[in-house]
Amino acid sequence: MDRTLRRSFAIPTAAKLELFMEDGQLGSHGAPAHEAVAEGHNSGPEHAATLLQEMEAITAEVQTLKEEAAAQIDVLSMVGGQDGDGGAPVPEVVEEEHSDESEHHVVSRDLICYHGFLTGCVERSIVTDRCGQRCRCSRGRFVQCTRVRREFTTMSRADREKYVRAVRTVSTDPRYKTDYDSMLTQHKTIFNSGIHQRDFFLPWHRWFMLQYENLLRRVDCTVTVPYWDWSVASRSPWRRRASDLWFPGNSGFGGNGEQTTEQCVTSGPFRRGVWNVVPSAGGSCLRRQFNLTDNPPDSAAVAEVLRIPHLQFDSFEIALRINLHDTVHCFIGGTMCSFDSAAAPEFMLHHGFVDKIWTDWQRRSAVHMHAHFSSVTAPMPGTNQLRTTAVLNNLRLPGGVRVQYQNPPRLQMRSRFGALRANSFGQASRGQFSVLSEIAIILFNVSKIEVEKARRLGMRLLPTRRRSGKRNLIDTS
Ligand SMILES: [Cu+2]
Repeated sequence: MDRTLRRSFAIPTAAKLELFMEDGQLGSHGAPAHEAVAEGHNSGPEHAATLLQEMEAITAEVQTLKEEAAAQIDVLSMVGGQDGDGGAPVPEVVEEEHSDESEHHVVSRDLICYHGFLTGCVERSIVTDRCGQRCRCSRGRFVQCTRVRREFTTMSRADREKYVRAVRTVSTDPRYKTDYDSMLTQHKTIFNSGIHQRDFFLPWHRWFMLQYENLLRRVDCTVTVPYWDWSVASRSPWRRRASDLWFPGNSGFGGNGEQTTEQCVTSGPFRRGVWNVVPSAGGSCLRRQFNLTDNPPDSAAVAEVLRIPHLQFDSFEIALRINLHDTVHCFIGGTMCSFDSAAAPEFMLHHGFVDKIWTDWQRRSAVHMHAHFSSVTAPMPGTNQLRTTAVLNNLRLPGGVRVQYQNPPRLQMRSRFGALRANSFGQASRGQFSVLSEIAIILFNVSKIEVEKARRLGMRLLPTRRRSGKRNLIDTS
């Protein structure tokens, strides 16, 4: 059928679809080619063949109409006022794989509207679907829909509250709790089965976050797992202002644990008495023991990790896993610095940032994108035979999911690389921090050889290149 003819109908697509399916043709609007099907006044093998062709044409047409209906449902829901990020301008959009092209976010006001009926979206514009995914408009349809993960402390209060609510729902509501419990328990069960070692660490945790995010989206499809950029907060990581991660209100995660052996968190939505960790983690209070005498790596250190060339993927992986990831786990301490770490709600935000750093590094080129240990061909533990290659590209994840990390607006003007240029090593403006943690080395069972490598790499991340002296490489607290 002629597309322009179909566009002119003053009947919503879903209604047309119904008509089409009831009659086998488009009622009075149907094209002549379909009429023979409805009339059915002939017989014999020749006519049967024609009928078959017609049926195939109709099936294809129904499929097209179904897709259009789905797209229009998205459009209608946006007109209802749903806009995933509150209409704020979004600085960075991944259009194609590896593309650095930037494009501004176009919201629903740019939809074409004829006589009160929505007929599509503006070709090539970027639109937000009913689940807050960022999509491209192509021939009236939403394509390349992508989940956007944001930095928690730069999200709106409402969005932060929504995330906390979703976590509380999956962890307490019987409809989700079984899946939630078994997911987090799995992390503990296979903690020492390779998921924290070089072969599987990055891809396995990317997959794990995806499972968790999929679960949260069963509660509210506009939710994505945020990340916490601890490097920006390096100088004062434990602040509890309204925008901070550790804010004690409903839009935060609460603060430090009590300074007792139990270390129970006593503030915020995950405090003792109102929220418990999964049974496999003891089923009682969430524990934290902030490291109050040292700081997590700063953003110049993260930038230095991002500078590691693709031919040194093994160094990049060690720096990200041991110097950054392992260390921050035990900076937060308590549940996060134990085999039960995944039971801490902040686990996913920490891993969100680790995965963002990997993603930023992968986006440098196609070789970065596919850099991983080629000798690793075994399936990842607990993933139903998924191989590492299945999750290397965040824009091609299992289930057709596309994920992108949005840089916080306030950091937009100084990207990681810009920050590094502005803060050359040795500058007094950088604070003190550690890039290795003795207790994390034990928890994550890091080999002596890797500890040595991480120690050498850690030297490159510190504000000065001095090899000895005041700077603590190891956090011994
Ligand atoms: Cu882990």
